Amino acid sequence: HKHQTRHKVPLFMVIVFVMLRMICIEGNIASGKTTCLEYFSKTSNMEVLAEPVSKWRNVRGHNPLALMYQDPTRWGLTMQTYVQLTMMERHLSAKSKAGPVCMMERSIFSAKYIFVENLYKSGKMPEVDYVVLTEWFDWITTNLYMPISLIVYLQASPETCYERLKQRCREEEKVIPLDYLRSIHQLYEDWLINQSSFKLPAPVLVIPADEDLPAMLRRYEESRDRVLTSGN
Ligand code: DCP
Repeated sequence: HKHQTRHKVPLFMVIVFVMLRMICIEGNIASGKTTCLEYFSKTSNMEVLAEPVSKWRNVRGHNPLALMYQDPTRWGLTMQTYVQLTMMERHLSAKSKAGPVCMMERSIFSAKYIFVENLYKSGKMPEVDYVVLTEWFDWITTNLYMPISLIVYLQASPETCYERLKQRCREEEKVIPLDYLRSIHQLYEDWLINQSSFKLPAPVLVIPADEDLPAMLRRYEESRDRVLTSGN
């Protein structure tokens, strides 16, 4: 069994996934991921997996996103456990959608390496919560096969994101200070650009994302072929 992989995954699942390209759009809060996804869903023949944030704002009538912003120490684990579940579902649902190219917003990796990490590092998440989430994450990523072909990183300054955040006025996010966006930005830079924190699950394509909407749409147009073909 010298070719055995680290993943305990049946061979037929591997074969199904080899046919599929999964592209994850990454970036800070309000960096423009949704616009990017919309652009590609309209201009290319691809499956775009629906935005999970609506689930995080309403799970059977509860709003874990709002709770986490109100009291991160109490509710951070609740929100991030649910994010991890919805992300896992998303990665796995790709195979049944049968399209040759699939795009999703964020990934189970950024949920852990950016958001959980940020809660823990800023002292807002108790160590036991962090450890339990880590055990779940390690189990999921070892035992389930969730390959990514390419990470598209929308690289926007925290100041740009802060302006966009204020403009869109999502109720839950009114409490987010600029410093929070700065921490998220730094974690993203260390992961995807400096490559000094966590292992990359796929190659990274960087798209600068500080410009206004028409300019961004032009950039997506220019990067289209690379997005659709580069990576694994
Ligand atoms: N969030 C979180 N933990 C995660 C993922 C997201 O706390 N693991 C929060 C951050 C935002 C909200 O969920 O308050 C939605 O985040 P996204 O950045 O994924 O979605 P946006 O709508 O902000 O993306 P964009 O504006 O780039 O389209």
